[in-house]
Amino acid sequence: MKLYEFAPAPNPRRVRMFLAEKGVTVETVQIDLTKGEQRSDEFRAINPAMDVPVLELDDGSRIHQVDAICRYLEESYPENPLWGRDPLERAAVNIHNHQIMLNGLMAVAEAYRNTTPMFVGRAVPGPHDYPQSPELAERGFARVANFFADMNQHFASSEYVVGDYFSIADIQTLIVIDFARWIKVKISPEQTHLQRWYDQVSARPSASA
Ligand SMILES: N[C@@H](CCC(=O)N[C@@H](CS)C(=O)NCC(=O)O)C(=O)O
Repeated sequence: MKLYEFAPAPNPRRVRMFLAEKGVTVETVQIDLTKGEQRSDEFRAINPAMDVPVLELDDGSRIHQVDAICRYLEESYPENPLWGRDPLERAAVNIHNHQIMLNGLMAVAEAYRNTTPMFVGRAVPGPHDYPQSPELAERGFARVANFFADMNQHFASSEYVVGDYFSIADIQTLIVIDFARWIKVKISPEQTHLQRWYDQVSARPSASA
């Protein structure tokens, strides 16, 4: 297997951490987003959505979208399940993972892409160009603040996102918290529950994958 990715970017890190938790190593190919390599004809032929990560299988099949890649990996490497151990737990992981993507990852992306000069005229990744919007940036920052506050409250009574079970939803949350540094948002000193969870999860060896 081969992973097309860009090491500094948050979405590929979600897959790298998932792979590390599974103990699976793959060849990686760097697509430099700062140079616009994702928009080249060559990469567009690999992924028409023009984003990373993309997992290429040994038979040449390709999977893009982080959740689709991680689902594939979960089914291919079922040991140490990260999407839930039974139907109800899988439902809980899905609920949280989706909400964290919408309310966390997308919120940081909204603030970041609408304020960063590199994304002038490209506020949304992919083949279509959209202008930046100061209103969306402002809304993004407000949503990120709420996300941090909500997660702090959540971790007051839960070891991980889903009870005492470490899952892909924790991977996603860690990536959101670290991505938020790019917009200069950090865990505040009074968010002690979120900090406790963050210290615990970022100490896992997979966090540095
Ligand atoms: N929904 C996609 C999002 C992937 C995505 O947005 N990747 C970013 C890097 S973190 C990207 O490739 N951006 C390309 C660009 O900005 O043009 C997924 O889950 O895989």
